[in-house]
Amino acid sequence: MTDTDNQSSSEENTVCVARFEIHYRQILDHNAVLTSALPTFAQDAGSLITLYRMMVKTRIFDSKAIALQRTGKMGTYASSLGQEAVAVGIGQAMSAEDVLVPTYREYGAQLQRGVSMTDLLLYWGGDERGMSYAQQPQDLPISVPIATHLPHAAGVATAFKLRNEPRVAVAVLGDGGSSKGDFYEALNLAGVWQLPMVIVINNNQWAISVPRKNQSLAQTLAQKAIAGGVQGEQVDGNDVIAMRHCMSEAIERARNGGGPSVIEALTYRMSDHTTADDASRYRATEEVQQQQKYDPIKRLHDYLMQTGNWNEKKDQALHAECAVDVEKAVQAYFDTPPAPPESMFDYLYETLPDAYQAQRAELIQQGVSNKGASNQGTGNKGVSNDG
Ligand SMILES: Cc1ncc(C[n+]2csc(CCOP(=O)(O)OP(=O)(O)O)c2C)c(N)n1
Ligand SMILES: [Mg+2]
Repeated sequence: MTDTDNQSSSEENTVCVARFEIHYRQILDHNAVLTSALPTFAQDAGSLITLYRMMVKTRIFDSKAIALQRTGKMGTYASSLGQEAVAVGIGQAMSAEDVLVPTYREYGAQLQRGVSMTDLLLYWGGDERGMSYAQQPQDLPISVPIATHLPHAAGVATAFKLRNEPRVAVAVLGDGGSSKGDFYEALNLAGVWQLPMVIVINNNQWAISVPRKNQSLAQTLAQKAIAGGVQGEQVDGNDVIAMRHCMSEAIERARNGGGPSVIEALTYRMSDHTTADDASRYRATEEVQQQQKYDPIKRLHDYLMQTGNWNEKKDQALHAECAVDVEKAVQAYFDTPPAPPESMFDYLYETLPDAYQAQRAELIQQGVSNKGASNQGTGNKGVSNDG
């Protein structure tokens, strides 16, 4: 290359070939003031009350699950405290025939879809039967491996497309998960094959101890959609009305052949990462206290009160009703006999490979099956087992 070449390239004019914008949506701000017009569904107070009820139920379930873990009656648990609006908005926007491909904080969506609280407790108690969802068998199990479920969701959406079924796969992952290759691979496929798929990035600002600012230099996580030729938008994930609204739009667009979307839901992980974590070691209490002002449940509560659609008596009754439901679920969890140890082989493969068949048989032969199982098969529930 000569000096002249260098000069000509530095003087070269460039032409803008593409320009993109990412929009942020909010309908109800943290002071419970409307910042946009209410979407049609939200003009019916009954729909708002349903959203509120689901968020309260999810939170009461969540605090009970933590108590079970703390008292040695359940294994490690990932809390959804403060993030209820994300999951509840997703759950309300989905149709029964759609498929949820969740990570481990979407209880609010799972409960609305018919997954029982007992199922969830069994799962966190170490019993894989909790993920076979008697009432919602087509939804995928919780994915603890980060983002590995995104290609699965693309597979589900591909099946819908090939079969010409008007169904949508909704995959949820975290801000940390959106740094992973499997997220980008699924996104790329969703775009190029125009799959009926919605990807929700639950941006709770932390990936265990890694804060959002150290996760990605991208200004928004929603803009990652652009790389895949997919629509992307940001939403206030503590505003359940906005969450439900933009999920409905994205899901119906996907269902009607309008292609996939990425929704970045801005929320905050109010709890430790899991019960095995102590977040006070890496984040400031002041930050958590500040975030409490944006609590999604308080926001809708205040709005319903202001508009005369709710009162303290109803609120107390709702809390009492949820507490009873949760206690019943806990009792059913305690009453479920432990799974035999060999069941650990039963949920990974349609047909168990030979090597595992041999191991399974060996386990049964060693006499550590059903009767001698102790409580290990289902975590330490404290259930008595006469074996
Ligand atoms: C493939 C894989 N790598 C690493 C981990 C360990 N791990 C568990 S949670 C987590 C962080 C996830 O953060 P984020 O995606 O933001 O989800 P959040 O927990 O905040 O909901 C990591 C790295 C894992 N579970 N799976
Ligand atoms: Mg996160």
